[in-house]
Amino acid sequence: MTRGKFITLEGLEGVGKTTNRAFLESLLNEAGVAFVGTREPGGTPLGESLRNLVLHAEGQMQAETELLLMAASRVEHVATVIEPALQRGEWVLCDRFLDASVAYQGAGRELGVERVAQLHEMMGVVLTPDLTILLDMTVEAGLERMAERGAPDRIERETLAFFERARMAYLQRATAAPERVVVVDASQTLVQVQVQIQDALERILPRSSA
Ligand code: T5A
Repeated sequence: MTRGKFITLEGLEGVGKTTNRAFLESLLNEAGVAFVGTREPGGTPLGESLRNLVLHAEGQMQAETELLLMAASRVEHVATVIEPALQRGEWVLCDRFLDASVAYQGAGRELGVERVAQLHEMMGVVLTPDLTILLDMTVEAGLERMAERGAPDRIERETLAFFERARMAYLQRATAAPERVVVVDASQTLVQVQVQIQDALERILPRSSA
């Protein structure tokens, strides 16, 4: 059985991950690729409970606690959803993964990108995506797109400086792994964004399905 491919979508708030996850799903369906669509934090019943806790807890939360909750959700997700699907030969399309913890907790919360990576290694989360699409645009523009939404969650209420640090960490991850991470300028029209996403996907689609 050929192992499936693992695709992740990353970027700050409002850059269009949810919108483009649906687009990628339609491309995979057209290509006849069996896949699992999922998200983090979340993706399992326990992970969704942890998501609710980490995004909507009242009062203060230590940065380390936030990281551990994100990581706990990821351990469950990898072990019970992502890895089994890849081993069945299915592809996995995930809205956010480890890069998000590096960006938000490692850089945004200033816990250190190395510490975040080490924690995941310690827990056996060593999975690297085959393709990561990083939707990038200014923090202000992303938050503006989010403005029409309801009340912001705990992380969405963070400062511009927090999101700037997270954005820089994402871009550094992309520079360090250009074979994995495709950076797409998310400030373009949706059509322009999706042309680039389609190009990136075609690089890893099996030739007969492309
Ligand atoms: N988190 C997560 C961590 O801190 N650490 C971690 O390890 C992980 C995994 C999760 C939160 O948790 C944090 C990060 C987050 O704060 P989430 O729901 O996954 O939350 O993340 P959000 O970024 O909040 O996701 P959203 O769904 O709210 O934003 P999206 O998905 O990026 O944006 P989307 O697709 O909803 O689009 C926003 C609006 O823009 C429009 C859309 O129609 C929509 O109205 N739009 C465009 N408009 C014009 N041009 C385009 N090109 C457009 N693309 C989209």
